[in-house]
Amino acid sequence: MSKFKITTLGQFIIERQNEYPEAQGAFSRLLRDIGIAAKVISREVNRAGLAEILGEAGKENIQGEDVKKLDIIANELMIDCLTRGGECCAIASEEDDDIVQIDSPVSKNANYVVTMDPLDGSSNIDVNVSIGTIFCIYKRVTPIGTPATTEDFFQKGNKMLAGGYVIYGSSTMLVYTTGNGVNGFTLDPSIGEFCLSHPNMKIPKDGKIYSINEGNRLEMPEGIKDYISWCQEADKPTNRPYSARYIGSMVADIHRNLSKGGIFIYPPTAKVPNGKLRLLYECNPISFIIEQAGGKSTTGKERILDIQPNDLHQRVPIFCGSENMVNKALEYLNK
Ligand code: P6P
Repeated sequence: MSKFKITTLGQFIIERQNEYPEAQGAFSRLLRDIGIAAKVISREVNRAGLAEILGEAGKENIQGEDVKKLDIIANELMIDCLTRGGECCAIASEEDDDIVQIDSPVSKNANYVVTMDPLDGSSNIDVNVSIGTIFCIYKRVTPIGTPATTEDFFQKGNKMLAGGYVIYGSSTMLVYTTGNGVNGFTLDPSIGEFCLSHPNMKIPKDGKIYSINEGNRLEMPEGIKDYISWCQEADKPTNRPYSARYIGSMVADIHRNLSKGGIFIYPPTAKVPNGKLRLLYECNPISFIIEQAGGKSTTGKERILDIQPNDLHQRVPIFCGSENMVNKALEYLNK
């Protein structure tokens, strides 16, 4: 066998298709469609500075065309790919207040729905910091061929068929799980394929990185303030003081912690008493990945994946990452 053997995302999905025997390829095609959208978004993200598609929506570029912000472009690209892919009947997107019904002839009888944040961390786009796409796939629970309803989207995260993210960083990577471990694929632009580069990703049980926006410290629960102080105390046996790393792009912070170990916290604050991050298309998919990689993800009171959603855009606090670090943070939170 060639030592240069690559496994593309498409080949990997087909090889793993037996995980969903009832899918007869539909599920595989849906993952493929998300991969296609990610490649196009990656191209747009990487040329944004050149094509004057940065900046505020509504302005005109030198060609006199309306400038759309990259997150709007990403949303349109994802919806277009899923509409033409034929496997998704509706989408809940961070960019749309209501459910996006896909009633194209090929898709209206589709079996799956998708939740997504098409381009998370968009405030970082203009300063060339890593950003990401986050997605979940669920099997619809309402009758096929009828418009999807919130019932299809208010499924608990533990019912998710797949959760994943794409990080547009020094390279573009797609990381996803279907409940049988986490695998990472790096985009090779020379062949336009996502290639398996990080098989069976596991998050270390411990780490030395804590990610939290300390600018909000004074508004945080006392227990979290005490936990941050604990992270900063010198203690050789427990590898402290930890390093503070906060990119302000959830996907980038999570991907680093998944790779090296660490904890990501967006706690309740006075400004956002339920936390800032959204359950359906940020916390649920990220939590599925982190748990599948051997980590832990909770609101501080309950497992994120067990929450019964009641709003498309509801926010929850999140403590997510290396199991032992999350447990230590919970000790302080619940003191
Ligand atoms: P703050 C980006 O806007 C985002 O939704 C996440 O990607 C990120 O983790 C968080 O918000 C950053 O929020 O309040 O720290 O700027």
